[in-house]
Amino acid sequence: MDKFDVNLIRKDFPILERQLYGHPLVYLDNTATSQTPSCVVDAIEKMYYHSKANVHRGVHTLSQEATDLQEATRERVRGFINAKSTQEIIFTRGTTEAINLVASSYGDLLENGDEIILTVMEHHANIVPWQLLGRRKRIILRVVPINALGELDMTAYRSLFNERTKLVAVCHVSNVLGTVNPIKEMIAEAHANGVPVLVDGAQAVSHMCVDVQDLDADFYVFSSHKMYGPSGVGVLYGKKYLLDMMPPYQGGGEMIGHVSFDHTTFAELPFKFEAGTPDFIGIAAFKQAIDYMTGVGVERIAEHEHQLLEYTTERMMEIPGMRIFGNAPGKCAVISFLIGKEHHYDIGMLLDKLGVAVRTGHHCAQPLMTYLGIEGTVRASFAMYNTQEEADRFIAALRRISTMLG
Ligand code: 7TS
Repeated sequence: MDKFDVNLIRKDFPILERQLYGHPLVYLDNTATSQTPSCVVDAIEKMYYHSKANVHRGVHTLSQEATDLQEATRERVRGFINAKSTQEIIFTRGTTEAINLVASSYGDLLENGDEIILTVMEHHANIVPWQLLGRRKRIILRVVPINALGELDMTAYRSLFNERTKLVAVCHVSNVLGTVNPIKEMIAEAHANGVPVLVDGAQAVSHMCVDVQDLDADFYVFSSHKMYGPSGVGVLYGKKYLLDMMPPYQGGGEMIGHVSFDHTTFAELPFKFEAGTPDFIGIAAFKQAIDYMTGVGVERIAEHEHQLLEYTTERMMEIPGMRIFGNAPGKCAVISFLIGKEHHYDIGMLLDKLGVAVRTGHHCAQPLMTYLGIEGTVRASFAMYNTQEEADRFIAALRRISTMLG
C-alpha cells in the first residue's frame, strides 16, 4: 500500500459492513480483540480444505508442509520483534498462557521470601499467575503505584528493589489507561539490580514497533487475536539462557528427547515448551496477520490511531460530566471513561443499541479500579480500520445518551 488508505483497508474486513439495530457497526472494542482481514481467514480455510496435517509427526508431504508453515510463522515472529533466534520464540495459546508458563517454570527457580515487582495497572493475567505461584512458595508481590495522569511512579519503582527481588512483570501498554510505560528505562533499572523483566506486550505489539533486543527484554509476551490474527495463538519470547535454565511447563508429545519409564530427556528449544499438538492452523495463519500489519506499516497504523485518539478525546471532553481515566502523554488509542454518575453498563448497553461496540466493566484490572476508586469504566479503543466518521458516530451516540440519562 503506497499510502495509508483507511477505506481500502476496510474492504479487507467484511465484518465492518454489519448493521446493528439499523445502525452501521462501529467497532471500538479493539483492545479486547481486533477484527481479522480476509487474507487471514482465507489462509485458515485453505489449510482446512487442502493441507491439514499434524506438525512434526509424519514423513508424509502434508505433515511436512504443515511443519514448514508453522516454522515460517516462527521465523516471521522472530523478525517482527527482532529476536536473535527462533529458539527464543515459543508458541502458546495466548498472553495468559505465556505468563502462566513463566510463572510456573521460572517460578520453579524462585525461593521462599523472593519478591516480584508488578504495577497497579496490570491485567489479571499478569497478577493471578504470580499469586498462584505464591501458593506453592512464599512470594512477595510489590506493586508500583501511578500518578493522576496514569503514569507509573518511577521513584517508587526504583525504591522497590532489594536483594530478594527476582523479577519485574509489567505491561508495555495499559489495557485500561492506554499508558505506554517507559519499558526500556524500567528494564535498564532492573538489570542494574540484576533482575530480569517480563513485559506483557498484549496491548503494544499492534500499536508500535517492538524490538526485544533494543529493549533488552528478558521475556516478552503477546496474543495473535489482538494483532488482526486468529484466536488461540500467542507468543512467549524469552532469552535463550533463561529458557534453558527453566524446567518444562507441560509434559507430553513433541517436548521430549527420549522417554522411558525411568528417565525422560527433553527436546531442545523452542520445542521443550511446546507440549502436545498446537493450534497449527492458527499459527500458520498468524503469519498472514503479521504480513498484513507490516504491509500497512505499524508506524502508519500508530499515527492513524493517534489522530483518532486526539480527535475523539477533544470532542468527548465537550460532553458535560465526562471523566477520562488515563491522560498520559503519548498514550495509545484506548479511552476509558465515565459520564457523571451514570453506570458504565447502562452507557455501554445504550451505545450497543446505537451500533457502537465498546467494553464496560473492570477490564480484568480490578486492582486498578480499586486504586481509582471506581467499579468500572466504559472503554472505547481504536484499530487501523476505524475512521473519523465512526468517531463522529460514537460522539453523537454519547451526546444522545448523556442527554437521555441526564
Ligand atoms: N495482558 C493485557 C495487558 C491484556 O490487555 C490482556 C487482554 C491480556 C494480558 C490477556 O490476553 P489473552 O489474549 O491471553 O486473553 N485484555 C483484554 C481486554 O482488555 N479486554 O478483553 C481482553
